[in-house]
Amino acid sequence: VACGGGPAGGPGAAATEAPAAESPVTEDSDEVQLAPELSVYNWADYIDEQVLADYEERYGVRIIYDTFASNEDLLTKLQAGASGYDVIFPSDYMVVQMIELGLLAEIDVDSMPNFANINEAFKNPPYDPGNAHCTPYQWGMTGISYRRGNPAFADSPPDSWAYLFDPAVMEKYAAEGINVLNDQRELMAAALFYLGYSPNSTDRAELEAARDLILQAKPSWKTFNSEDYYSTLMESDEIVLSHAWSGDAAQAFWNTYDEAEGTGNWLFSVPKEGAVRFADNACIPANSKRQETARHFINYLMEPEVAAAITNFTFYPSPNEAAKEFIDPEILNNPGIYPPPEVAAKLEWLVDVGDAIFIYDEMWTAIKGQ
Ligand code: N2P
Repeated sequence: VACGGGPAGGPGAAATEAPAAESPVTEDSDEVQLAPELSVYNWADYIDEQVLADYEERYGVRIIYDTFASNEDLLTKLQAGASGYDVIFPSDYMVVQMIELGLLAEIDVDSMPNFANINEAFKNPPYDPGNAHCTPYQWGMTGISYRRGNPAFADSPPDSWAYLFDPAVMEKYAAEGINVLNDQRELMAAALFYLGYSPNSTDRAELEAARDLILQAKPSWKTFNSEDYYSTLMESDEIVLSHAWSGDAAQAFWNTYDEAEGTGNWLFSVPKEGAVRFADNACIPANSKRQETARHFINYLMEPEVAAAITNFTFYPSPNEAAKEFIDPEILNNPGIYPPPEVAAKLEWLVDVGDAIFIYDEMWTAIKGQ
């Protein structure tokens, strides 16, 4: 039914760079013959590099690691059909789009012993029944990060999307810099929440209203960045407020932490109108030539110490129950990372919007083009 913009590269699409393939697994061996290399494509700053180095050392597999800035970037790369990627990390709604386009291989979680470490609440998600294609990797929420100490936020934290969309509100700090995520579903969702609509609206009039809201706010924004905004814009004080993913904001907090003051420079708020909750997943492209090695790597990512190391580095919550005992208590108890019930109640998932994705694409073109 739904389709993410144009024909798929599809399962049959050939990889241009012929990656070293796996040796065939022999029937009488329960040892997987690992490929010499594995190509992993993840969100920016979304893993502890030591985790990659440890895997390389333990198993003699060289990891080729690359990053993307949004689900749509990832989809575009995959649809080009020539990526050669073996492990990718799409979010919930994008898993649905990719399954429908035939872009994902089946993964067989029964063959992954560490899948048992995943919390029941994260198994069998609506976007991938039975975890037929993916295992949950990390999750988080999308809100607003703001510079502590700026007078514009002295009386109250930015507790509304008005801080991103109302020019009269932004007037107080726009000159000091505002960034929004360069991500079409995320930015449209923020505008839709502010207008009181569903973040998954498929109604053309509502989507046009969101586009218009964004276009009238756009002159107040300095940048569209979802890739390195926390390091290049926030931590370096190039801006004072950003549409932000929770773990990225937490990284900016800890990277600017001042022992004497007992706090970092960047705080995080979840707007009262509602905000996005997401889960990112480890999946294998259908055209991967190294699917057994990819399964082996995904199983490794679910080892308790490995999952904990990733969360301890990225500040995104882990769906891995067995990892909890290895996660820093400061992270587990941080409401900006693991939302308390009253915050969780405001969060909504993005879902696949079917053919309305073409309206989103049209709105996004207008937003980025003007
Ligand atoms: C990490 C990006 C978080 C993933 N820099 C958002 N789905």
